Amino acid sequence: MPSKFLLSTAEKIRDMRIRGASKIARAAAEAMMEEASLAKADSPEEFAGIMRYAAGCLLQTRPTAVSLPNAIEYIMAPLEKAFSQGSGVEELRAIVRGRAKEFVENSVQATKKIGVLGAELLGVKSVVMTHCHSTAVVSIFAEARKQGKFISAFVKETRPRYQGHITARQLSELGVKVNLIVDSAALYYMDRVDAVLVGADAIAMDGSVANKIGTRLTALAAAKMGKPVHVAAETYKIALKAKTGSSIPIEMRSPLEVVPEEFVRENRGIEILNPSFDVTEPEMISDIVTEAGVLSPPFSASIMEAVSRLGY
Ligand code: RI2
Repeated sequence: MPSKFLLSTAEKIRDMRIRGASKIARAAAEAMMEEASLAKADSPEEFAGIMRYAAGCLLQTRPTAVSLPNAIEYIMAPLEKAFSQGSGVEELRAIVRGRAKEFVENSVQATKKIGVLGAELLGVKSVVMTHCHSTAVVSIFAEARKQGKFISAFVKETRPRYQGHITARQLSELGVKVNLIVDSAALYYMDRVDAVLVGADAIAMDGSVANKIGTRLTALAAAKMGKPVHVAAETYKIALKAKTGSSIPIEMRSPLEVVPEEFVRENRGIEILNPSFDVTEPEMISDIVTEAGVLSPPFSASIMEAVSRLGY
């Protein structure tokens, strides 16, 4: 039986009390670390079984953010290798704890590095449009402000869960001039921005980017107005098994995120669709800012070069 902490973490990821592709991955790694510490196992088989079950509980929470399975894989692959080589319980426990801690530390450093590399893309005075809430994107704003750049932002509220409100508050606290807008106003204000800056939940090997629903429409508006679209994403958001964006699963969430329960009750004949992500084609993306460098088109080549260099 998994620990209460693991089950609670899985529930918080599923209901989005823990959200954001990086935070989800870090929380999963921390839950695996805690599970390894708590596991009472009389044999390596028993310990490996406990960790496999914990991994399974976490993996089934949210299907789109590939940061989650990548974090689990970062921990479980070395565990399985050591198990197959006959390692004992305490050695396996140390491997899980060590790899989980390493993943979280690497993730924090990667987000900081993205801030430094991404800030270079912003001019001394820049107007940026954002969508949803991305810690990698906020990291870029924070570094640009640290460098004394004058940044203002058109922050899309991002229905149905309004993550844009988090972005608006955080950017305002950084001294960014924030204009909060409804999602439908993206094209209306696009001629006033210098660039669009978004995060990512998964990036296919061809450079297709899965991100919060509405990202693709924002990129389309940017394309119409000739504005660049920058994506800020740690390399653990690269979906190594996804050749193109069509193989990235899109999470469909509850209609109750879109309308109140009485609306559903009073309108049984209406189907309420709530896809939580969409996929933006590589052609609409200017570059992908990662901790391993800024990737430029053709992304199939630059992503392959980066993952090879990183030894993924
Ligand atoms: P960071 C979020 O998804 C948004 O789509 C955001 O752009 C992406 O994760 C990456 O966020 P959700 O968890 O990892 O709000 O950059 O559904 O924080």
